[in-house]
Amino acid sequence: MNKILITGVSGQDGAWLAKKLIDEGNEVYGTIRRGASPKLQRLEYLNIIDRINFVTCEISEFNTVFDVINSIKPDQIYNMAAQSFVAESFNNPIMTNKINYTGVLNILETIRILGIDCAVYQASSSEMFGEVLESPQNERTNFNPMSPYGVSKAAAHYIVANYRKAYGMKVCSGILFNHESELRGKEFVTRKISSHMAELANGRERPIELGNISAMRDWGYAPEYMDAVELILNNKNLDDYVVSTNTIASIKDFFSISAQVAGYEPVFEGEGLDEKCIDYKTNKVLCVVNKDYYRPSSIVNDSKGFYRPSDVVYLNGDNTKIKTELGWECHTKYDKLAEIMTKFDLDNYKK
Ligand code: F7E
Repeated sequence: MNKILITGVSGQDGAWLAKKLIDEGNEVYGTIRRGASPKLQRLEYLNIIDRINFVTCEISEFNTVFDVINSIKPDQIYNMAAQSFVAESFNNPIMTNKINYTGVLNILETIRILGIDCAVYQASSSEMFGEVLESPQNERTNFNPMSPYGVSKAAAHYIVANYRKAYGMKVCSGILFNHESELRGKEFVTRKISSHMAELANGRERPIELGNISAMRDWGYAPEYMDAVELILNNKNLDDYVVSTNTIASIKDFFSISAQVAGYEPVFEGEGLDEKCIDYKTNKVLCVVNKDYYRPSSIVNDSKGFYRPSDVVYLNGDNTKIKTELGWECHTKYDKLAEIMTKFDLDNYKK
């Protein structure tokens, strides 16, 4: 049995990971933020609230991180705490950097100073690849981030590698491509679609408003990605790994499957800001484009109103290394994922 600290335990990844580690018999500690009333609904859903030792910690403040790690002296830390909403990082870049970069640096410095034997996993992100320099992206692909979020995660990734080299510390990163589930926040596009689709199927008239629906992502299933995360940290030779499905789809593809699961026959028509999706059978408008949901953008063609957002438009991971070295397998690709999430939201709506 290991003593394990998960920062950001109440988020999607923290919750799935905590469930897994608790079921395996580990003693799990989870950080929650000071003051803010903790959002524990995911832990409640997974039925693990009573099995987690909660500690208050402000990840961006060195003193609280130091006190927490010093009092628990964990064998392992999974740093899942993050300001993880890319769009929000444009509004709050300083806060994003404090949580995403200073946070992991606080953990690394604490372990270095205390000199304890503690392995650390850092949640790196495919968003670091940004405007991609090669495809598919693997562990050797250079970063080219397009958002304050991507920059903060790239800085965090580099400092983790630096502490591994400079001090021989047991630290590693998983570069996770988008991963979703029924526990995903509704601000992210997949859950926004599945939850609104359940409302449409139950009488909502107003169509779903989306931003850049042509963007492509490599979407996997979060619980399977937590299997990968555990493998990465428990590997003898700590190293960095890409975790992805090797399959890409557009927001429109994900939307179409979700709409079909909800009983519609979706057809996209128009282009740019005028693009929309209608149900072939009833002509009901299911989705329209609203430029407010684009990432910061500049108009490149006034006459047609086309936008060029500061958005990552194409991410496609190469998971060869984790498959061959650690034996990880991904089973759920975007189509199955859209089905799982939409069925969950349809059921939820009825309840
Ligand atoms: O956007 C487009 C949007 O917010 C996906 C985080 O977990 O994965 C996630 O970041 C795409 C983007 O996720 C809407 O412009 C269109 O191109 O679901 P998202 P993300 O930005 O990819 C990475 C790997 C992380 O590490 C992050 O923490 O969808 N999109 N219309 C929209 N996105 C949102 N949110 N809402 C829309 O209405």
